[in-house]
Amino acid sequence: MKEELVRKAYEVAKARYAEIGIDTEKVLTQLQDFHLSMHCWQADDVKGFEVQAGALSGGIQSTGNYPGAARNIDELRADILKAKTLIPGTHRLNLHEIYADFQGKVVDRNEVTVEYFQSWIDWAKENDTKLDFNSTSFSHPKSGNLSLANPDEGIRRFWIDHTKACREIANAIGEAQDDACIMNIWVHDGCKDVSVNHYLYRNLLKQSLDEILAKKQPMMKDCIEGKVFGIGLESFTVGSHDFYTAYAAKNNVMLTIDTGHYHPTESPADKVSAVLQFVPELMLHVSRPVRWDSDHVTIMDDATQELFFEIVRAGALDRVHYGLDYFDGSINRIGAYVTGSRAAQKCMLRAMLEPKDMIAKHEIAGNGFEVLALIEEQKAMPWQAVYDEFCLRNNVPVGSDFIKEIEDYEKTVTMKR
Ligand code: RNT
Ligand code: ZN
Repeated sequence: MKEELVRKAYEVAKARYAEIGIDTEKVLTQLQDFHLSMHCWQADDVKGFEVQAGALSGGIQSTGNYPGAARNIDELRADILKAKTLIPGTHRLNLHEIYADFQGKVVDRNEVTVEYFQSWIDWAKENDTKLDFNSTSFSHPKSGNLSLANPDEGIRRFWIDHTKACREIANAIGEAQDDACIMNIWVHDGCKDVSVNHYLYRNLLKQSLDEILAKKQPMMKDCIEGKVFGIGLESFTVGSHDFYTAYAAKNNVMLTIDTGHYHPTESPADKVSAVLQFVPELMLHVSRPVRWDSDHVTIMDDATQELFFEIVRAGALDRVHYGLDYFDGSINRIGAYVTGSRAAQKCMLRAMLEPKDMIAKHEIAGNGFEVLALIEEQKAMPWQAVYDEFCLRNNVPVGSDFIKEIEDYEKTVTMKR
């Protein structure tokens, strides 16, 4: 019954979109090729599996104490696989270094090697999933306020070695999966209060990055992520947006845009067409800031929708990689994965369904009213019917049917933890 309704609605939507020159079949194929990089850290509130793990530190925080967080690698893998059955399409998994398979050993950050990721590589292969990677500067006795920008040569060296080791791992993962592994570098470095050594810190960060990135690693891609501020480091951020944008442009490195990392009225979407003139590719960290960089679950809000519109309008689909980055510990975590991933996908679908060429012609001809009206009309076009059809074709629950499945998993699995 439901299937029949979905099919009928899709046929109507298809005809409506054809009227404005959009081939929904083509769009469905395009959407199949849109891969999110799911962040492993939503499943356990960014704890990871280090034997010696301490509390989450380094400018970020996960709030909420909803029961059922993954406590070990098996639980985390099970949760990710469950989430994947409820998200249409094929998606990547984004690992942080602290999610290695340490097998009970204390392995410090500068000692980590690909052997601790072999079981991830095998798991990924078995589950038809490509991996991405992140170095981890937070939640460590040497994290402090400064890592790669630390004037203490010993501490700075430790984090340089860690980040170099991570690039080796990312490259080995890339080789194993025969597809470049994208490695993000985000460090929390900053100052809580007024400070005077800003030039020094940024110069040290530049020197560290120069050394870290010097070695060519053909099967991985580096990206660098700035932000406005971290918790406890409110007054100064070494890796500001100016710093990383300039660094990425000068060194031809991919830039990461985390949608929670800007001033509240600043538009991350507006960065796309600006920075893509100068950097090769972009990595996204799709998140949702509420009053601050709170990392709420992604939804179809205006900021997210606009971001995906800007990517498609720029013709940059193949120059952008789509990571998610939120960690809400106050709700069912698998529900958070599924809701956020589907929301990002829907934003992308809406962007792909926009009759951009038609609107662009009006804009060039100076037809302001037509541009405004056409953009406005798109908001109520039957894109949801196209998304439902996409779910159907991918054998995942249509509409809110996934809620029940997550509730069942909660009853039988996560609540028993
Ligand atoms: C922190 C950055 C960073 C982290 C992850 C866990 O503000 O957004 O990307 O969220 O690395
Ligand atoms: Zn991020």
